[in-house]
Amino acid sequence: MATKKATEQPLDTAALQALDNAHYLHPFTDYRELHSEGARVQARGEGIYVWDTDGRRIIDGLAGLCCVNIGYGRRELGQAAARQMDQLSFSHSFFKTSHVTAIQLAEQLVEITPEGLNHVFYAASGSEANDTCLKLIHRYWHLAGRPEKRAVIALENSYHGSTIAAGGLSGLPPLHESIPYLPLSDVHWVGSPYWYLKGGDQTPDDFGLTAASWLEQKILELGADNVAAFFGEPMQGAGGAIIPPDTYWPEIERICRKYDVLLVVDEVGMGFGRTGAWFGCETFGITAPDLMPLAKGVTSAYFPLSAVMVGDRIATMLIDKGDEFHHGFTYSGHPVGCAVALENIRILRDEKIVENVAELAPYLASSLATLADHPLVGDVRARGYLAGIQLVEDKGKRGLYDPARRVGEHCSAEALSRGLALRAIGDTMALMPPLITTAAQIDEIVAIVREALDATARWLGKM
Ligand code: PXG
Repeated sequence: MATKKATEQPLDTAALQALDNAHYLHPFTDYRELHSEGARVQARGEGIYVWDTDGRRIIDGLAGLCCVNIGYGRRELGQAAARQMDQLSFSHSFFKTSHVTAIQLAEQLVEITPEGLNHVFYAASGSEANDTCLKLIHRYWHLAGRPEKRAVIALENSYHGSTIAAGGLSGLPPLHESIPYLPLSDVHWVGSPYWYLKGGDQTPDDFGLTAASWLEQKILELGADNVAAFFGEPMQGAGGAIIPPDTYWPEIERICRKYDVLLVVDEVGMGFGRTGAWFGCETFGITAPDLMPLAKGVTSAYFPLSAVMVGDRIATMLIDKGDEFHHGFTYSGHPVGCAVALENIRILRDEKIVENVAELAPYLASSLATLADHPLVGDVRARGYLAGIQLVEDKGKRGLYDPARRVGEHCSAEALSRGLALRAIGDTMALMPPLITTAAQIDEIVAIVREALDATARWLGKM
């Protein structure tokens, strides 16, 4: 019997939602809630806006998932993909094979990333890039004759992906739930540089040094001879829009060097302009990461592609010692992804999109700062085009709401009903708009956030 396919349906939201419920298991979704509410079905995107199947325009304050850096609807990327598909739709890069576009992109990535990162290992997602980092780290120490260096330290609230290894590395306990072999025995976490909740009465700069000292304490506790690497995001996006004080990263880098611990800076979310520089390393004064995973913004998410930038120390070891590296993916260095990345980088560069973030970030920060005296708002933090508005029950004591009340989720629903998609991470309202967002669009975003806060305050009986 012929069954109807989604593509044969007109854009009938109810019918699409029914089919969605019937067949589609979504990532990071409460299925029971989804099935009772129905999905918001997106149909089209242009600039910073997406339209749902009811024709409603929504400002995408999340840039997809912190990935659509140049905004939606850029035809040049589709054209670059089509040209590549015509020319060479696929090439693997296993077994001493390569292809033109991957080579050209490798050269570009080496040029735009910090000095000392002269090699690239490709994959297709951020999770795969972080899994690759783990393999590179363990292979490096094995080849260096120091296999006992195997402990890996990451941050609480960190998100490095959701495969077993990348999820196992992430410092978000729900990712480990119900997986019998998580957490992984060699992964350890230290507190994140979350000044608002952990800084007490320290200044942010003093607290940055305190938070970095937690890494040193952990290295000493485990024994420096046993510690392989430290993983951190320049700013923690998915973990709550946590922006470290300026003192934090230089001290982390110093500690890693002192104890010969490899430094992995996960730029999957922040790379390609989010911080107001091409990479978070530049913004936060990180001079020489050993590994730098990239994804998302490398193609502005027009095609799945990720890359690990590999520092000279690790690359030289792999090359000089020889022997096969038993790792890689069919889609490592997919030609279409590489072609799209090259065009995306050209657009970022020619249209000075990173410069746009650097220029307007202070305006975003000062506009959002006007929300700080709202009765629900405890903290407003922003850097580049990442911002967090933290809702609290008790402003004086920085006291959080009972998570069961789902205050943040209520607020994000209020924003969505007014045409702005943002994300509640607990009770932090996270904003990470496309990097092309203009000053006028910032005004529009901030106005909606204020209305959503007011509506939430009324719901809570606080206004
Ligand atoms: N590292 C970082 C720093 C990320 O932000 C990943 C790795 C994993 O990438 P893949 O491509 O495997 O998903 C991410 C992904 C959010 C959100 O709500 C962010 C991510 C994923 C899902 C939601 O901000 N970041």
